[in-house]
This record gives sequence, structure tokens and C-alpha cells, in this order.
Amino acid sequence: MFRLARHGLRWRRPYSSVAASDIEHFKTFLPPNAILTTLSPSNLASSELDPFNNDWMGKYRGQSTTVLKPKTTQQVSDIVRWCASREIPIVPQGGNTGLVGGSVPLRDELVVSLANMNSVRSFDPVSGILVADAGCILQSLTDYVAPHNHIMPVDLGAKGSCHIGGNVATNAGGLRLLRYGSLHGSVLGLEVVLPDGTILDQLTSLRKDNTGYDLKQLFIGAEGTLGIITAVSILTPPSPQASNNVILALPHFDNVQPLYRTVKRQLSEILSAFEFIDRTAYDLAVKHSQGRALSDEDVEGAECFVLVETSGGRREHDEQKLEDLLSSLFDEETPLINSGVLSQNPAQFSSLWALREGVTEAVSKEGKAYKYDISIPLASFQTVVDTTREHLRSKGLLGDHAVKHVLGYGHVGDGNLHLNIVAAAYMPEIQDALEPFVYELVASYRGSVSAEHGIGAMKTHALHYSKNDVSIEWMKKIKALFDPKGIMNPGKVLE
Ligand code: FAD
Ligand code: 2HG
Ligand code: ZN
Repeated sequence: MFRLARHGLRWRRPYSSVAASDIEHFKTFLPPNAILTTLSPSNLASSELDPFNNDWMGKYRGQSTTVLKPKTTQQVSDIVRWCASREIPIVPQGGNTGLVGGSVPLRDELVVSLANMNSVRSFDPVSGILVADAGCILQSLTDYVAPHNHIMPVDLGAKGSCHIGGNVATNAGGLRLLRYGSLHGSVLGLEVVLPDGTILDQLTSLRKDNTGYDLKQLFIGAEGTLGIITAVSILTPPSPQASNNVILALPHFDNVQPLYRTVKRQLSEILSAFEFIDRTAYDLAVKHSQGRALSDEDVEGAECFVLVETSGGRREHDEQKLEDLLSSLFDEETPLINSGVLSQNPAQFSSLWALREGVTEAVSKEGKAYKYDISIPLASFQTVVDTTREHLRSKGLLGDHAVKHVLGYGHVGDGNLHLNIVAAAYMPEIQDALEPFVYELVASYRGSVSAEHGIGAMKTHALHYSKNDVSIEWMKKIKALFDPKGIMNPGKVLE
């Protein structure tokens, strides 16, 4: 488990811990089943709070004694107002699928789980504007808008657990960013409980609204450090009439860039995803039963794979374009690809996606992962993976009892590489070998230390690799303005 000191996290203030008298106060406006506490006179075992204290990777662990599960915005406001008066720090928690330790307490902060705020408030099938409570699970919203022929503009492997509020709080990227852009564009409005308990109602459903500062943008990607998002208004795109996908096996990573150019040129408006997994990632996905393995012939000699998805208006037209693409790729004197496996039906479509989407799950089954979610030039993806592996080898850390695998996968279209180091266990020697090594490598490309997962608790000390002093200073001023008592998710994003 990670200790505060390892990350240089500071606990600057003499915060209060939740006390039995606070629980008595919460009972005045919350029903008994909305209060989970190990404080006397409750007889809840502390292990019953494990799902809230432990993060998805089993890397970060808090010691919260109390989790509150409000059902209304007013209840969230009443909780926060009380905590502000008592200086009790709060961790807003969605589906707890975050990968940077932002969603769990560092110490014994109060956890406010949005899980019970899970109703759709409205949906307009003409405009496609959806207004939903922050605790709605992403998959349930996808299912909600599907009969109205719409889809969510964001999609990710954690869709069965993550909340739309968590997606907005982390400005999640995911698998559809290439087509639908970032949440900074598709979120139209937010309702937020500010750190003093005030309800900020910016839940508008307007496509255009140029009336001064766009405050909601501050909460998108703030990782719960500026307030608790209680509802989201979001533009959902119409469902494509047809979606197809193909997995392409490449002999060398060097072919990814020319392939991307060719695919963009030939598929143009119907290209909706261009995702990359290296050979190690593919092998792990197959080993841990994420999707169906391709045939031996299809994977022979492949150094990496690319998943291409199309989403368009006419199936025959899109299929024709994909087939034309494949034949033109094979017609080249030196083909960029070894093979291409085209899905023929919805089951195969999902199975090909599972090979890509399932890598995170596969990695977690294989061992303990150190995850670096970085933006770097596409041409350097493989170099960064290889350089990191060689660095670990030079330190004598490669092997079954230390680092088992170093792999790369990610969103080519977004310039976002997921560098994963899978180890037998979390060990200080590995951590020390990886940091600041990886961050310095990223900085040498003028990249970002967080493309989409955020800063959380993991990277507060690394923020300066991607943000200059002036930017960090202004981030701190904004934090102090919204949250002068520093109770909202302390120790996350900013040190
Ligand atoms: P949590 O993990 O609960 O919280 C994340 C952060 O947001 C915390 O700092 C928390 O305090 C804050 N927060 C949560 N809810 C609120 C709220 N209502 N108000 C204010 N703050 C809040 N991420 C990507 O960007 N792209 C991917 O493709 C992707 N794929 C993933 C695949 C898997 C298998 C897993 C496990 C994770 C993946 N992630 C991905 C990371 C993660 O799922 C996303 O960051 C997601 O958006 C987090 O949502 P959540 O509801 O689980 O939030
Ligand atoms: C993905 O793109 C997610 O699959 C998770 O962002 C990446 O686990 C990771 O490192
Ligand atoms: Zn990702």
C-alpha cells in the first residue's frame, strides 16, 4: 500500500475526524441506510467499508470510518455545510474505478458516495440532451438513451461501474473521444455543491450560452477538489446506423503512423476509433479471456495490433469502404499489415472490442500494475515502452518476482499511450526505478503526465512536469477561492 510520505503528500491542516456526534447530526436529515459507519454505537465491521476505502487497483487504501450515501442535492448540501463548519475533509466518490487514487481517502476523510443519486431527470429525444443525477452508471445511461436512438458521447472499459459524475469529475477520455470530442465540449451544464454547501445550479440545456465565464468547465476534470457534482446535462449524439470493426495485425510498430494516415484518408467521416495494443497487451488479454483469440495465422509475426471502428449511416457503404481499405492495404508492395480480421456479426464486433477494452482487466488479473497514462507524440509510443523496459532490466528488476511485463496500449487518435508495468507486487524498488524516470521521459517529449485519468493522489508531485509554475499558482488560487478550508478531496491534484 502507498504511504503518504512516498508521494510527498502533505496533510497541511489540522482537520477534524468524523465523531459520533457528527453521526447524530447526519441522522437528522439522512435515513439510517444512507449512513455507513464503524463509529460507536454502530456495529459495522471496518471490512464492510473496504469497497469505499480501497481503490480499483488495490494500490491505495484509506481508513475512513464513515460513508454517507445521500439521495438528493439538498442532502449533499446539508452534509457539506456541516463538514465545512466542522472542518471535516470529504472525498466525493462515484463508481470508484479511478486509476490514480483520487477516489479513496488518504486518511479518515468522510466519503460521500453518489451511488444513491441515480435517476435520469430528463431526456429530450429531439435535441438528444440528457439530464441525469451524477450517480447514474454510464452503462445504464447508454441503455436509457438507446431506445431513443442515441448513444453516450463517452465510452470506457469501466462503463458497468463508473458514474457519469465521476466521468465528468475526471474528464474521462475513453474510446469515443476521437469521434465525439472531450466532455469539455459535450457537457452542457452541471449542478454542483460547493465546498461551503452552496448549490451552484448551472444545469442548463443550452447548446449556446456565451454569458461570461463558463464556470462549469472548472469542475470538469477537477477530480472532486472544487465541489461535488450532483447532476450533469450532456449532449448525446444520434446512434450510428451501422458500426463495424476490424483488428489489424502489424509486423512493426513503425507502421502504426502511416497506417493511421491511410485509414483516416480512406475512411474519413466514418472512422470512429483507432486503438492500439502491443503484442504483450494482446497476449495478456487472450490469456485472461478478454475477447476471443485471433487465429495463430493472423497473429504470427505481429508486433502490435490496431483496432479500427467505423460508425456511419449505411451498412453496405461502410462495409464496402472497410473492404476497399483492406484490399488496398494488401495491394501495397510492402503491406503495412500482416492480416486483418473483420467482424461479421454483433458478437464478433464485441469480441474484437473486448481484446482492446479488456486489457486493463487482464493486467489486474496478471499482477499489480503501475500505470502511466501519458500524452506523447505517436511516433514515440514504442520507444517509451521499450526504454522503460530496458531501464527496469538495467536495474535488475525484470523477472517473475518483480516486473513481469511492460506493455503499451492506448488511443492512437488522441496521442494517448497507456504504459503499464505489471509486477508481482507493489515494491518500493520498482516505484523508485519508475519515478521520476517515466515523468522525465514524458517531459523530454513535452508530453503530459496525465492524458485522461487525472492526477489524483498519484501524481500531485509530478504535476510540474506538465504544468509550469504560473499555471500551478493559478490552480492553487482557484482552489483557495472555492475551498478556503481545503476540505474537498485534500491531497488530490494539488499538494
Ligand atoms: P471515481 O473513481 O469514484 O472517482 C474519480 C475521481 O472523481 C475522484 O477524484 C473523485 O473524488 C471524483 N468524483 C467522482 N464522482 C464525483 C462527483 N460526483 N463529484 C465530484 N467529484 C467526483 N478513464 C478514462 O479516461 N478512459 C478510459 O478509457 C478508462 N478506462 C478504464 C477502464 C477500466 C477497466 C477502469 C477500471 C478504469 C478506466 N478509466 C478510464 C478510469 C476511470 O474509470 C475513469 O476515470 C472514470 O471516469 C471514473 O469514474 P468513477 O465514477 O468511477 O469515479
Ligand atoms: C483504457 O484506455 C483505459 O483502456 C485504462 O484508459 C488504461 O488501465 C490503463 O492503464
Ligand atoms: Zn484510456
